[in-house]
Formats: sequence, C-alpha cells, structure tokens
Amino acid sequence: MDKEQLVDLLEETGRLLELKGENPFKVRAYLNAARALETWPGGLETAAREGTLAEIPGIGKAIAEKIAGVLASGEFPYHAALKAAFPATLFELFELQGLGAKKIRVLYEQLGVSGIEALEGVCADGRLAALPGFGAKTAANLVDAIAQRRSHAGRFLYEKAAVLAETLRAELREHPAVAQIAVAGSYRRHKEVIGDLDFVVATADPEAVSAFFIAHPLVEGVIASGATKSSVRLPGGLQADLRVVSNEAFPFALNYFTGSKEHNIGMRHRALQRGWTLNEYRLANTSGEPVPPIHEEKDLYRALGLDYIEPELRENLGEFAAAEAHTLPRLVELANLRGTFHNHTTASDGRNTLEEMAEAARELGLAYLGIADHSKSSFQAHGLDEKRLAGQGEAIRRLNAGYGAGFRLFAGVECDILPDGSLDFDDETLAGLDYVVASVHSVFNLSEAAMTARIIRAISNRQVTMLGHLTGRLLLSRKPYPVDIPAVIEAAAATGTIIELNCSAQRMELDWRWWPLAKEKGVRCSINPDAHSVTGLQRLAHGIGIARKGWLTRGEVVNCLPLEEIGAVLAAKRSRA
Ligand code: DGT
Ligand code: CA
Ligand code: CA
Ligand code: ZN
Repeated sequence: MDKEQLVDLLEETGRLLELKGENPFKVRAYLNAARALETWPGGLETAAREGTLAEIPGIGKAIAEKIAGVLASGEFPYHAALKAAFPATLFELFELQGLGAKKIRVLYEQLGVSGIEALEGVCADGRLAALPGFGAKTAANLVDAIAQRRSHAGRFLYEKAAVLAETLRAELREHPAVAQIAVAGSYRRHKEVIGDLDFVVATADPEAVSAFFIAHPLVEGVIASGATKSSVRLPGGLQADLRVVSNEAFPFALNYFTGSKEHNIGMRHRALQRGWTLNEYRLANTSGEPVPPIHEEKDLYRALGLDYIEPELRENLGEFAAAEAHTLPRLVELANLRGTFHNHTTASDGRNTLEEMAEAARELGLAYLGIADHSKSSFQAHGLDEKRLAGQGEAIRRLNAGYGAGFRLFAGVECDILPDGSLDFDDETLAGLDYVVASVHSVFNLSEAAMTARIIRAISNRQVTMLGHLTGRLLLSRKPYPVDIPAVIEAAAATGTIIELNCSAQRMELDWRWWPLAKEKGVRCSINPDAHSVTGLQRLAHGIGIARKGWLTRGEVVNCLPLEEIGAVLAAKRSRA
C-alpha cells in the first residue's frame, strides 16, 4: 500500500466515524492523521519497520498502531467494518458540493436517503426543505449540484488522470514486447480535463501486450478486448483505451490518437492537397509525388510542409498557419522556471511552515519563492491581519539573511478584493511588501458589469502586482463567475499588472484559451502553484503544460526570470509615473 492509498483510507475512516455520529475528537484524529501523512516527507515502510510512526507530527499512538497493522497486512478491517454498515451508494453524496458527513447523516437517519437518486426525491417532494437546518435554499442548491455532477460524469481533472496514466505507462514500458509507448489523446495535448486515456503501443506481439494490459491490477473492469484495441475501466471510473500497432504504423497512430479531432481534419486535408491519403496507419500516395519515409511524427509534419507542432498546440487554433510560416513560438518548459509566487503557509490555510516551504523550493532547484498567505477578510482561511503580516515579513527577512546569494523568499500577500473593488489592506501596508496577489474570494454573485468593474478597480491599484485566479472557477464543480475577460486583460495591459496562471488542479486559470490574447496585449504571466503544502509545488509541471497550451514562451512568463531580474519586475508597477 502506498502513502496516497493510506491517506485516502484514513480520510474515509474519519468520514465514516462522522457518519456514525462518533465522538468528534476521534473523527478529528483520523482526518488530522490523513493531513499529516500527506505532507510528511519520510518513508512509511521505514518508519513502520523502525517503530517510529507515532513520532510523525499529527499522528497519535493509537492511530500509529492501526497504520502499522494496515502496512503489515495490506488490510484495514476497522475501516471495512465501518464501511459495511452503510449502503455503498451513500458515498456518492460526498461528491456533491455543499454536503458533508453531518448533513448526510441527518438525511440518512431521518429520511432514509441512501444515495443521489433518493436525495433527488426528497428535494422534489419538499421533505428535505422541511428538515431543521436545511430549508428551500439548500434543496435548490442540491438540485443544482446533482445536475452539475451529472454533466461532469466521465470527466476527470488532469492531475487525477496523470497518476493513473503515468503508472500504467511506466509498467507497460517495462513489458519486453513493448517497443514504443505513448499516452496520446487529450492527456498528451494537456487539456485541463480529460475524458479518457488513449495508450498507443508499438509491438511485434499484440496479443501479449493486450493481455498484459487488461490483466493489470489497476484494471477494475474490461469494457472491450481484442488483439489491437482494448478498453478498460480504471479506479474512479476513468476509462483507458489501448491501441496496438506495428512499429511502422506507430507515428501515424500516435498522431491520429493524439488529435484533436479538429487538428486531424487539418492534417488529412493537407495530405489530400498533395495527392495523398492519411489515416491512423499510414500516409499513402494516391495521385501525387512519392511519399517520403516517415519514422516519427516530425517526419510526418515535414512531409506536409509544416514545422513540428507540439501536442499542446494541436487544437486547430492557428497552429497550421504558424507551422507553415515557421512562426510557431518556442514554448516555455519546466526547466525554464526559476521561482514562483502565490504560496501559502501554516500562517493561513497552508499545511507546511515558511521554513518547510522554502526548503522544498530550494530542493526543487528554484532560486526564489513568493509567499502569499490570505488576508484578514478570508477569516475561514485564517487570513492574516496587519500585525501578523508584519511578523511574517520579519521572519522572511531573518530567513533571507541566512540564505546565500542563490535563494530568496519574497514577502507578499494574497489580498482579498472586496465587493466594491477596494482591497483588504491599505496602500501603506501593501507597499511594505515585495509584491501583492489580488484575488476574489467572496461575493461571486455580482452582475458581469459589477464584477468586471470590481476587478479592474482592484488591479488599477499600483500596489497590486498580479491578479489571482481570474474567474473563481473550480473545474468540474463550480462555474466561473460572470466577468468580461477581454476587458480585464485590457486593464491588466494598461496598468502593467501580471495575470496569474493558477495551477491548482481545479483552477488552471487564466484559461489557456485566453493567453494568446493576453500575450498579444503585452500582459505577462506568472505560473503560480497556489501551493498549500510542499507537495503543492509539484503542480508547477501541470501549470507549464497549460502555459504551453496558451502558446506562452519563457519571455512571457515572469517567473522564468533569474533572481537578479525578478525584483525589478515586481517593483515596476509601483515606480510607474
Ligand atoms: P477526451 O478523451 O474526451 O478528453 O478527448 P480526446 O481528444 O482524447 O478524444 P478521444 O479519446 O475520443 O479520441 C482520441 C483521439 O482520437 C482524438 O483526439 C482524435 C482521434 N479521433 C477520435 N475520433 C475521431 C474522429 O471521429 N475523427 C477524427 N479525425 N479523429 C478522431
Ligand atoms: Ca481520450
Ligand atoms: Ca479514447
Ligand atoms: Zn486564492
């Protein structure tokens, strides 16, 4: 059992105890243990062997013993017994926005609601609204949440799909019959949300590869299986397709199954113009010049008169014209990043301390890390007031004095944009910081005009260095609030405000579809992980994928600048006339 599975088990145990109505301290103990393990950097096996599990901060003696048992046996009977006491469909309810264990327990005990279907019933007949602590508004919100969930069924966040995609890719690659392998489809194009995974394998032994694939331990169900094409269901319901081809056909299959469909249509059209036909197996001459030899995707693009088009750009949004004119941008890469802004610590709602976050950034090879904890109005996230913010600034200065020339912390804040567009701190407080990220965290229900004016007013303040998560969307769960994005981009350009590309798995915004416009207007991007723990910093890699999808180069991403140059960029807006 790996750490992630154990964290899930502990968390689910906490929820089950809460459902059962157990003592809140016991519930907390499991939830805290899950949180603690998630961010604990050590090795579980070692700690279990050495009997030091109880020394992990946040893990008590009783739970440490349970964990040791789970690690030794691979089973958690306590969890299994708790789980067996409830109908399996009850757990669907946790996926609805606005429902937690407390409410679910009331619904189950008082109205016998055992799943989403039953919930729909009691929302419709008024019984839910009549329960104390629920009401008509809750019922209406739940009806919305159910509709949302239905419309997202079968879609997965990139980060979630990535764990399964990379595990399967690595294990398929080890198979002796596998000559080449790729995960194609929307995953290779780095869409923020993935429908299914598309594996493409080149082999001389299709049966062996297909048999290995459908028998893999991660496979929970086989939807279809044949020598050249199989489909399976992975944990969480994610589907994975496997296409098995010969080495000669691999570049064509890879290209076809990478898509997008719209890009494929463009490719086929260009082939036809040359008197050729293109499909997932070959490029063949029908009425034109002989087809040049093609060993990899690059050769295929060259044959069609195009520079190589990176998978992220294959959406038929201008890549053909640019590839023909040799004007495709050189896309930003993870290795170009030198630092990052918008990170939280235990001072607000983060799970690691300032020191731990700095250490993790240094280990990643970054030269600077910007801290931006929440401001006072975000009280539910323990936002900092002026005094605590000043204290954090001093702690940062002390730490900086201890680092050599190669690393620096920048003191910032994620300052709430209040409903009228004013900021949560006065200008003097903000001016004392190295930089300011301004974000909307409340009152999402304004009209588009009012929300647009609110954000533009905020970024017109010279102290605001960058704009956080522009539309407040949470992919697959919360719609963006209405806001005129082109108008905000114009205002960011006019005021010299950087726009954040927030790489929280559910945010991934400013959306990649808008970056070409922002770039054209001269707005610069900061790729921000919005990390709430040391592991959150790893998300920078996903943010890079989205930045590439937005046609961004290192020149447009401020956090590609070296430490010696970034300070001037952060200060630029303040020193404008
Ligand atoms: P997804 O899975 O919904 O996130 O998106 P994709 O792009 O991975 O789509 P998927 O899995 O249905 O198919 C993989 C690729 O196969 C797709 O990007 C392009 C290609 N493809 C599938 N169906 C068609 C089609 O009807 N026409 C063309 N030209 N290509 C197709
Ligand atoms: Ca797919
Ligand atoms: Ca597919
Ligand atoms: Zn935020």
